[in-house]
Amino acid sequence: MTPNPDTARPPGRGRRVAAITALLAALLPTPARAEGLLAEIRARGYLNCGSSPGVAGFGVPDARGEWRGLDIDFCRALAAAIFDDPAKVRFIPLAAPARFTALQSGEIDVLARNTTWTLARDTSAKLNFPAVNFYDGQGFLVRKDRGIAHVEGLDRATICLQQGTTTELNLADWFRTHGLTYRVVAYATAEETGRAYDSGRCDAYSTDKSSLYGERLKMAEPDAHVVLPEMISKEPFSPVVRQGDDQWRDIVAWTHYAMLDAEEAGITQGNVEEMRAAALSPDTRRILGLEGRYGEALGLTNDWAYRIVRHVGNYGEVYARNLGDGTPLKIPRGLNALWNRGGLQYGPPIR
Ligand SMILES: N[C@@H](CCC(=O)N[C@@H](CS)C(=O)NCC(=O)O)C(=O)O
Repeated sequence: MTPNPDTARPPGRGRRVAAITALLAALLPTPARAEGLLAEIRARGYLNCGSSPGVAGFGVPDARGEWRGLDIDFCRALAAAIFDDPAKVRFIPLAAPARFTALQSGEIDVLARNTTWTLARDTSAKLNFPAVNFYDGQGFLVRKDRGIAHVEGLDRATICLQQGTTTELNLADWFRTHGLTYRVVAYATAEETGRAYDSGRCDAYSTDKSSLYGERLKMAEPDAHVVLPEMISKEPFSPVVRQGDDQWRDIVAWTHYAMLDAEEAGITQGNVEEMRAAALSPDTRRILGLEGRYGEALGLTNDWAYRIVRHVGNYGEVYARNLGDGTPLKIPRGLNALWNRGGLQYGPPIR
């Protein structure tokens, strides 16, 4: 008979192993409980969402002080799924260099702030990037009268950008690869960067292309500036969570996917009640919680996705409201179209 490896030890060794295991368990931080952060958020009564201090279309307070943007709506969707109330969220505006420490220290539950998913952030910073809610790339804003039509025209240029971002690193790579030279002037906030560029301090303003649409509109004469066509990097934006709480990570990922799946199924804020009453296709029935116990599997209620669509809308609606043709930004869907419409946004099946 083959000895069982767990029991075939001399008795003394078994006790020593048990003692060491107990000691280690006492010294090491307790692993996150299955319902760690979700239970904490429920008990607190609202979500703490790290947002941008002011990027049009992604996160910015409007004239009445009401937060607006794609990332803002993402946090409202989380609040809708958890509390059936999109208002149960507190927004904490964070400058680029401060955003990760705010998450690591527990000041916020989730960071939703045009933040690029990179390997270093995912590993060394002990974070997780559950789902890409916007695919972007780095671009350049220049004055039209400079006659620069492409990035190559920026040889020997002075470029304004923001500290603590991927922008700084991509720029160094791109200019080195192309054998061109440049000078950087870096600022702590978008506000300062934009002002410096507008005052003529730099030949170009570089950041995520999606941010440049809004930044151009803040210039004294928006029409005197143009966003160059190129993108010199990949900037996949994702909400960010701490490592160690798989349930919370799943909730954040599936909140985005529910909005994509709702769009794909044609479920909108306007027709969700009707769709629920008629509930024709099995897909629609599962998304809206009429079939299966998918919400409970996440630690939520089975109508979690219905709550999201009812209070906030599907991804296409959120996109249109914050970035689309009806807004001053008019950012084409491009890579952010659904996968079956030529884009990269793809919600895994709710089943
Ligand atoms: N996606 C890049 C850049 C993100 C970033 O912080 N962009 C700046 C430039 S638009 C910003 O959002 N600033 C907001 C502010 O300072 O108000 C990253 O994750 O590093």
